[in-house]
Amino acid sequence: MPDIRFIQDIAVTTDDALIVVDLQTDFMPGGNLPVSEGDRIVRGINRILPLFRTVVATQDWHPKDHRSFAAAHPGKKPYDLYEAPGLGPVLWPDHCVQGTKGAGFHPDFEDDRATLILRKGYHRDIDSYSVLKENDMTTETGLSGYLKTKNIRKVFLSGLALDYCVFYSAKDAVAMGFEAVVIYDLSRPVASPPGHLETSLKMMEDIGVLFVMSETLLNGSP
Ligand code: VGL
Ligand code: ZN
Repeated sequence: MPDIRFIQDIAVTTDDALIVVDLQTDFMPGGNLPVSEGDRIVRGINRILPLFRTVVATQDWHPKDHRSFAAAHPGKKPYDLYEAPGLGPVLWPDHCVQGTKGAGFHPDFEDDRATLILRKGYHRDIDSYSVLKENDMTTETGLSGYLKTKNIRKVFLSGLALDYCVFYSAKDAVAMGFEAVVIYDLSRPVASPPGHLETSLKMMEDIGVLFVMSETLLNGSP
């Protein structure tokens, strides 16, 4: 486990929101863009849902010819390095295509408890790792407005993947004036390209993102 400091003195309040990032079939083992142990966090996420009054569940939601797919670039393979405005640092296998089974939530995820389901990544030429802003770093998803309307100041993040959608969401949350807390044991990384996970963890620590284990939240401390 990397050298992360986990906070102990934290309790969920009614002004906090839980964001469940991309808990979708394609990101599970056996899916099109599998995240190792992605299925192992589903029960733990279900267990913390009742702690929150506001729960946002997001879905990566791509058109079938999305430019983040290696198949859209002749000669390229999934996970090849690729940088272009709004895309990269790698190309992906086709995943989370709108309306497909792989784009659906993991069947065990209790999505009935979500107060908002937010979709992102539907613009063909721009990816959206963050649930707040697309990768052009300008276009907002609308989630910030939703959270601010509900007077939410602190967001807890869980889901997939730790070094992509969770990381960029936490980064944007801080930049947009929220406190961001990553529930570390309820997230898993893609870990590609090499070094990306380590860089993203370090950057989150540097900008003040907090890390917590779900046990701490369930134990109702402090
Ligand atoms: C994600 C890669 C491509 C994620 C989405 O949800 O972290 N990763 N699209
Ligand atoms: Zn995607």
